[in-house]
Amino acid sequence: MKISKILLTALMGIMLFSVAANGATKKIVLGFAQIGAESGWRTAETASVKSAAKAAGITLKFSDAQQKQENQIKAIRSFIAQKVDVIALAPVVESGWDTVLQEAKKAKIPVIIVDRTIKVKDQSLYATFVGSDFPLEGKNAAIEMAKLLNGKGNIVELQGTVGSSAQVDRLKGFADEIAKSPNIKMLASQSGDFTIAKGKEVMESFLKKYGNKINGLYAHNDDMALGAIQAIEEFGLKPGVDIKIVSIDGVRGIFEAMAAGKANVTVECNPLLGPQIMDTAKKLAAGQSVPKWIKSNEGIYRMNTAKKELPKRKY
Ligand code: GZL
Repeated sequence: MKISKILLTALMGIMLFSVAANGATKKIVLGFAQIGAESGWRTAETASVKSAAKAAGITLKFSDAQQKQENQIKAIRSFIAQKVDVIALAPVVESGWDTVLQEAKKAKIPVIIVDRTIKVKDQSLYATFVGSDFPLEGKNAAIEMAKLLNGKGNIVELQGTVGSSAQVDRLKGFADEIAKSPNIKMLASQSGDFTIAKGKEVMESFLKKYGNKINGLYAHNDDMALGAIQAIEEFGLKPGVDIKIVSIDGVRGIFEAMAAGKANVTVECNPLLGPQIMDTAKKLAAGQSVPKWIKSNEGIYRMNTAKKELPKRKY
């Protein structure tokens, strides 16, 4: 008994000495290669990361790639040159990351993939994915659309940025589920690049071609749905009534539209990933292992509860 007590005391002394010797522990430096500022969702994600870094005492090096992959690759190379402790990447598209992530691995800098997933040959090129289940979001959107149309009608689809995992997986998740409603026909499907302006432009072209034959719109994000609502009203139809609208994200604007009866459902995709990213960065910087997928929690919100939910929304 006596010997173990002596050992324990000695161990405590060594630990205390090592902390005292190196004084304040070194601040973690995180390099974040963000996609851009294309949507309300993206802006909320950036704000969450910046505020969470501050709260966690992490030094954040931030880059905005204006939705260009080559700018994100440049940013990652700059973070490697600056010898940051951890890199976070919100990949604008799924592929084309193997080479630059090999360089990060060679530099022994762990990488957190954020909000969208990547396709790489070697899964060891990144430590974890912090984000949502896009196929499930698409599936839930289809279930809601089928309910709104009572299993029958013509729909159009506004896709997200072509080649992004959000676009690929939300498209497939929706298509696989809506196939269970054979009387729901897809008239047209085109990318609106996740923006309000492009969503409006593409919806105008759908309305020009199909007019009041359209009974429902599925948009891969709320911002494109908000653009489409403008186009539907200018065309002379009632959004949310003549054309049922289901989209994804859960941003404030869509809650305001649902409260005004102009949209029907939003499937939440939580952008407030900052705290999870900082917690993961600290673990990786300390050499700890983390799960390969740190999943976001999200819900489904409908027109009938939008007014009540609106004051509670954080983005
Ligand atoms: C989803 C995110 C998507 C949002 C869009 O995680 O990547 O990109 O759904 C955003 O609003 O532009």
